[in-house]
Amino acid sequence: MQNTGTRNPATTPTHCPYCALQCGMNLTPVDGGTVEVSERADFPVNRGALCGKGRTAARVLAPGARLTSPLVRAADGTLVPAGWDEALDLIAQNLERTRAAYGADALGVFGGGGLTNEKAYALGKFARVVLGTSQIDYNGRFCMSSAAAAGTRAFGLDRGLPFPLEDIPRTGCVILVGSNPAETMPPSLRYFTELRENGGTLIVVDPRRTRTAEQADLHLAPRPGTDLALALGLLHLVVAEGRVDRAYVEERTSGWEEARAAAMAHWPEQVERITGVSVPELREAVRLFCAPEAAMVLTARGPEQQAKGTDTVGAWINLCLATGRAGRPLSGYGCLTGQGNGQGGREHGQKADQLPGYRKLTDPAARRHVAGVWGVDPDALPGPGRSAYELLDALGTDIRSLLVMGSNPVVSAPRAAHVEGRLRSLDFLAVCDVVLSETAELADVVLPVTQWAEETGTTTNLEGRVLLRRRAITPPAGVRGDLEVLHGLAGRLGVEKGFPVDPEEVFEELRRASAGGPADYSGIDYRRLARENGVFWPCPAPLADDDADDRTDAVPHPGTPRLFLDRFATDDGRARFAPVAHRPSAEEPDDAYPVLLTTGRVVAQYQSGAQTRRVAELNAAAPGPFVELHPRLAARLGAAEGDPLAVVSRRGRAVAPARITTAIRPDTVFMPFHWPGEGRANTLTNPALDPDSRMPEFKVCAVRVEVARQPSPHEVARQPSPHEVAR
Ligand SMILES: Nc1nc2c(c(=O)[nH]1)N[C@H]1C(S)=C(S)[C@@H](COP(=O)(O)OP(=O)(O)OC[C@H]3O[C@@H](n4cnc5c(=O)[nH]c(N)nc54)[C@H](O)[C@@H]3O)O[C@H]1N2
Ligand SMILES: Nc1nc2c(c(=O)[nH]1)N[C@H]1C(S)=C(S)[C@@H](COP(=O)(O)OP(=O)(O)OC[C@H]3O[C@@H](n4cnc5c(=O)[nH]c(N)nc54)[C@H](O)[C@@H]3O)O[C@H]1N2
Ligand code: SF4
Ligand SMILES: [Mo]
Repeated sequence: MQNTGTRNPATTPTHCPYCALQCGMNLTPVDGGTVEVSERADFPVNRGALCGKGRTAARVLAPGARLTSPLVRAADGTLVPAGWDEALDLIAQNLERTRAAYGADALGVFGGGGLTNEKAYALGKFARVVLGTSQIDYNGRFCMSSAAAAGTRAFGLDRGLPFPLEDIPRTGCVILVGSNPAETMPPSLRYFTELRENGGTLIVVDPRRTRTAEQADLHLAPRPGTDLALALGLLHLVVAEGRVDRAYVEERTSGWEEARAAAMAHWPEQVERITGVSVPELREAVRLFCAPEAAMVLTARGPEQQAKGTDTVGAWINLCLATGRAGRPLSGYGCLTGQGNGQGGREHGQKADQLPGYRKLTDPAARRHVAGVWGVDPDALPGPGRSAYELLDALGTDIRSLLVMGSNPVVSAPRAAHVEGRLRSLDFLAVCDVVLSETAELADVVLPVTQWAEETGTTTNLEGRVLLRRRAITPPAGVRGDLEVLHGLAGRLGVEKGFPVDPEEVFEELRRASAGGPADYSGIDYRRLARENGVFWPCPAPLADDDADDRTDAVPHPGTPRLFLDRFATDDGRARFAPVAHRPSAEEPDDAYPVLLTTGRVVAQYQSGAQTRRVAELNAAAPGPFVELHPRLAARLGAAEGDPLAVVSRRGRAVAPARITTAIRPDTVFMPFHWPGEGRANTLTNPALDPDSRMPEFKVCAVRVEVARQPSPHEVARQPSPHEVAR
């Protein structure tokens, strides 16, 4: 499927449907209503390279893999095909009924970071304006919310990477904390390879010796959940060794004395005991990080998906600030965001506390501005709602009806058996999806929606680069876009205007709603995105743009690839240190649950697997769940390679085959979370929440591991819905 010759006129340049790298790809229509994916070398982020998921993304367009008709729950409990009018009427009637009986806040909306900016914007507006509910949140809460909270606290603004990926090879040292790009963003690995080719060094912090860690000059393997202590230990040594950049701290930061005192209370020997990383390794990390002129710290889900994720990221930011490595060329802290629109999806209002443009729902000026764009009374806008896990936990009690768009929480939410039970206890569940996900299987109404190759819209990649995805083929009859769904429901619920189905029209409104906000998109339009390989926000519209004639003359804003070079986005322009101290995980091992469980990803499956488990090539590469464990732990358990292992936590029990490797710490087991059923990792995970970001502790909980004897039926993790599906 590699593109060789000149471009076929039928070929459309666009971007991958999956992760936040948003690799460029070309799509050419082929027989059978699908497309062929080929290399698109002109997009700088991936320069043509794609991972296996991107290369095979078109498989999910095939009729056998996807939904092609709305489904409604019949009297016998099965899901049966229905017409669009019937399905939309049913949803509208049920939402109306719930609202009449229990009030607007009994309506819940759950969105996704894979939705385009237009969809995320329209979904937030739909919840607040049409439903009048405060109860909306999305799966991004499970993703980068701790980094977002810490970034906002320190810099006054959260954009995952404050610089383009192209800066990485030119810096002196990168510390990658709990990030495994070799599996989660393979085409990005070249930035780290080039860094090392240029004489820079790579430090990887991960309890497992991942494929990424194998590339590193130094691999630190802390106990899961101890990154906060690790970062404090490094800062302690920076101070002790006289490596603080005093002039920078003085000129560009505030709060140093408190942060310094907190770090000095964490002695290297004590940090070694907490983390399992030796003092010489700590010293080596400090030496590598401080030696060059410029350096970066990049975090991903490892340190972030903890009940202290915000403080943990704060501690790594402190390290950058103390050494003068933020807001300077080729230096800085960044978070490697995850989902296709993980960045844009967190900016335009599907988050519980947020209005478009990364504005705050509690800010009166923001409410006035956005209400003005929406043509509603600011006082009519609800206040902030519950965070994702809290919202799911309230299903069937405070929240009686739910609309899900772009998430599969039956597989991906923490304490998933409980969440599945809450979903089953709803009065009414509607799910919009491209496939019959495990969550859609529980729904009363399922709406089949168009996919990336069939629709136009914008995403914002992990660099803050706003991109245009273009429609390359006509969707099958029977399938409609998410914007059409919201338009159809709004009309049925009495709101005739304000929910256009044309994505460009939605984007034009988003521009106005975001104008003047932290994530300002007002200077970006579709024509510009079609010409340029993306535009970095903030990108305000040129001044005096009320008049269309002026606008054509005005010089467009170039966008902002690099943030904070002159000042940080705080009121006083200074970055703020966070005075953080280490604390244990919400659940530490004990006699009953002596082993640590951490969870994450494998290269060939994406997220809940709803899409990638429908692709034969990917299933061949990653056929099912497994439990990764060290030979010493395996020997203690009497487990051999491939033996079924039961992993039991306070929340439930999962069974998956043993994969024995010296690449993991002996006190820790790892499970990927891509599968439902018996091997569902999230049956085990702990929904303890970070107090600031409300992020659940996906990356650490206490478990017991044993070779699985025949389990009694009630012990087995709940299988996916037994509902038979007639299609
Ligand atoms: N193949 C694939 N690629 C993906 C995705 C996918 O599902 N599959 N999802 C996309 C999304 S939404 C996201 S968010 C990104 C996630 O991208 P990553 O953050 O790279 O992925 P994870 O595997 O969740 O976690 C990264 C590493 O954290 C380590 N880790 C576990 N516990 C700890 C800890 O306590 N401390 C530290 N320092 N490290 C720890 C794990 O061993 C793992 O190697 O990937 C994106 N890309
Ligand atoms: N144990 C554990 N659990 C985790 C994590 C972990 O590391 N460990 N990581 C967490 C993270 S970082 C994330 S991001 C979440 C992700 O978890 P989920 O939210 O479950 O992510 P997906 O599987 O991508 O679900 C997206 C769903 O929306 C559908 N979909 C895709 N595009 C569209 C669209 O345009 N419109 C509509 N309507 N539907 C669409 C897909 O088919 C799929 O069913 O999982 C979290 N869960
Ligand atoms: S790395 Fe991410 S964006 Fe690139 S092809 Fe793979 S899944 Fe798609
Ligand atoms: Mo994510």
